Amino acid sequence: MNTCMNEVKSEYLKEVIEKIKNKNSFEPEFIQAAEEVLLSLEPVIAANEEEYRDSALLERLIEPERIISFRVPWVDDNGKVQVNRGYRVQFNASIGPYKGGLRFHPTVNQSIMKFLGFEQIFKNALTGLPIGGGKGGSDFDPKGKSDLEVMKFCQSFMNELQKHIGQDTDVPAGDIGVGAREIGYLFGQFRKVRNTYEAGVLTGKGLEYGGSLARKEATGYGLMYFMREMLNANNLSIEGKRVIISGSGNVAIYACEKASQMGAKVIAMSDSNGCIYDENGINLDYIKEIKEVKRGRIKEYLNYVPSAKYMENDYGMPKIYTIPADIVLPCATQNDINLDTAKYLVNNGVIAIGEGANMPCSNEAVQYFIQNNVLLAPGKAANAGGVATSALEMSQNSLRDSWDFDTVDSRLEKIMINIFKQCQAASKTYNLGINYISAANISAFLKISNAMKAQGVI
Ligand code: NDP
Ligand code: 2IT
Repeated sequence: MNTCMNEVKSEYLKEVIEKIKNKNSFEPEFIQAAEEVLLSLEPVIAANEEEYRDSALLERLIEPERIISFRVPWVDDNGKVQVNRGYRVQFNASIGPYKGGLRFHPTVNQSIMKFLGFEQIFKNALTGLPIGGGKGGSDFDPKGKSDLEVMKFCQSFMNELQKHIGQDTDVPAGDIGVGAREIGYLFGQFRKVRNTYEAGVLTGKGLEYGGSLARKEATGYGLMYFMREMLNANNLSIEGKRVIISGSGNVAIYACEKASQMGAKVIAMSDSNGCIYDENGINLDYIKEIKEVKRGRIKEYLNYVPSAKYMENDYGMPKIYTIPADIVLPCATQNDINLDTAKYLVNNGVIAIGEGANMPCSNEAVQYFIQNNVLLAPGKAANAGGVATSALEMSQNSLRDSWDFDTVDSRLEKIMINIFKQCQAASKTYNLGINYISAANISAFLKISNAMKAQGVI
């Protein structure tokens, strides 16, 4: 297991990592994501170093096929013109059309778009479905905006994005700040500007116009299917475990639902302001009401359950991580868990981490968990259920058909079981033990690199 640069034996790998750092020095999240993957590929690269070097495969893999960045002007409710920046990173289409979500959050920048697009290539390869990797979004902040403002922003964003996407080219979906409401406005504008009903151009659509049953639930449910497989393979089970979930958005809510269905007890959830702690088990109906209907703050849970406790975040570790739990599911954002938080969680007896979010643990935190025998379900594998079900939505759109909930959910479950099996197989071949992160990276890399090699120097 490679934990740091000075343990890397492959000269080619070292050179590529140095190049990434020099060429992208203002993109820390992208460097972090790329370095994590590249370090884990050592056994594969070392076995065939010349071939990889001669074809510059890694240099091609880390350079997006295309980055689109554009101005998004819109008029707010006070008649004032606002300007945001929009992005679409079309990273790698060797396995299928670019596929990946759109994130609307004030922190969005090119580094975050590139890290998400890069991770998406690997995640999508693991699903076994024909989808390449991409990501997009904007530094637009939907919080506190009226529906009308969100609609005007989405329309302006799509006026430009529509030039670059299509059901066989690039298929965006949701991510942080982009849910059914935004996808609806984006789809409406695409349809109007292009004068075509191309349902498969976006996924996460409403059920009335080409959306798939179980897409809303898919990422959270998929995370728990993967978690169950990982625990069972290590002679553990979900039943009766105490679970904490950071975030209270789409992924967090449906991870909570499935965890409870599987017999676990979810005792805490959070948003960016703080967390609620309910020793009797979170009542998810109230969370759905607060977050999906009212777009409110998690603190409002206390209006429904006065006996629960609320802890406001300060500049230190997010307060949710101070609550002892067996299973921790970071489902909010990147780098939520750093090394200090990882040490705190291990000290509190955590047995498993499930990355519902993309890159929620820093690379140091990941290594610390593995060294301390904490089972870690890596995001690229464990949260792939969302995009996998997006691909099932695309299939239904192509067939002009729609499948019932159980059909989609059981395909999702099979896909997640299969992703875990791929991780297990790679772990066995490369002697990685419980390092499922390296296993997932290697397994995805072999598929992507084979597709790239077969298609020549592109
Ligand atoms: P949502 O917008 O529905 O929810 C995001 C949640 O995370 C909110 O509770 C939000 O709190 C919290 N959050 C966001 N940013 C921050 C931050 N900077 N600091 C603290 N809390 C934050 O997004 P999703 O649930 O869709 O996405 C959550 C994660 O899962 C992301 O990492 C995303 O990339 C990943 N993911 C999503 C998939 C999907 O299908 N939606 C698929 C695979 C991965 P607040 O409201 O206070 O901002
Ligand atoms: O990070 C992700 O995988 C997503 N946000 C979902 C992408 C998708 O195309 O459904």
